[in-house]
Amino acid sequence: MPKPKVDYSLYLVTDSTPAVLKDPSKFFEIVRESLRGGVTLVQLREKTADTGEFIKTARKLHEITQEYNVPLLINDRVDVALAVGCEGVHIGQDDMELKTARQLLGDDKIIGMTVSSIDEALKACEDGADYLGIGTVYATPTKTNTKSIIGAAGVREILAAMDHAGYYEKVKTVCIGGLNKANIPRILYQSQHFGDKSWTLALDGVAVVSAIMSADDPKEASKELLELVNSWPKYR
Ligand code: TZP
Ligand code: MG
Repeated sequence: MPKPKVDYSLYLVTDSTPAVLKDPSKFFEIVRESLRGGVTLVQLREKTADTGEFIKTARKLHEITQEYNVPLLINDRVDVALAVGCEGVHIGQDDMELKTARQLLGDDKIIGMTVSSIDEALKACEDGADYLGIGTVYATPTKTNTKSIIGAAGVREILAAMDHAGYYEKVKTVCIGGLNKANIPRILYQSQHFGDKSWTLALDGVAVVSAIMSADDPKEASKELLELVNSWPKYR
């Protein structure tokens, strides 16, 4: 099966901890609503579940994402992705090496990696990442153990370095961290503009956790976020 073509525009990263998800019984319903609202990619991010529970949740979630033809990626756990047969994984700097994950998953699966510096970004590109999750853009209560808050300037620098090294066309990019409807237009703008200079480089999308998982109406929230992203001129 060839690697699915991925639309990175609005990427939902799940979180089932009480700080983000008020009512845990609503987990699947919230993801379904977000898909109905237009989420284009989903990552299951479970930091506390044991392996059996993680696989069960992933199987059920995959059934739902498949109904909407949206790829499901698994955070950290290549074994869970393989067990479930979903579309790929998202790994961080402290997880399995990207090259090893690629060996285990093969070329047809999607592999994304979190990066917060130019060096990390170029290494991930070199090692065969399909996309980079660039961040943490803004400080967020959802993830407090973040190495660095890089802001719009950090995102711009990474995009520019990827372009310089010849990876910009090949490796897709989203940014993550503290993003919501109020600041998404700003980060999309600022990652393309600096002073009176504008770049022909653009992110492929944005990734959010709480802006959807904690929303009163996740479908409406997703719709609104997708409209914001889609209203942004893309130069790719
Ligand atoms: N990686 C960097 S920040 C973050 C992750 C998983 C959490 C983002 O959560 P939110 O609620 O969208 O700020
Ligand atoms: Mg990780």
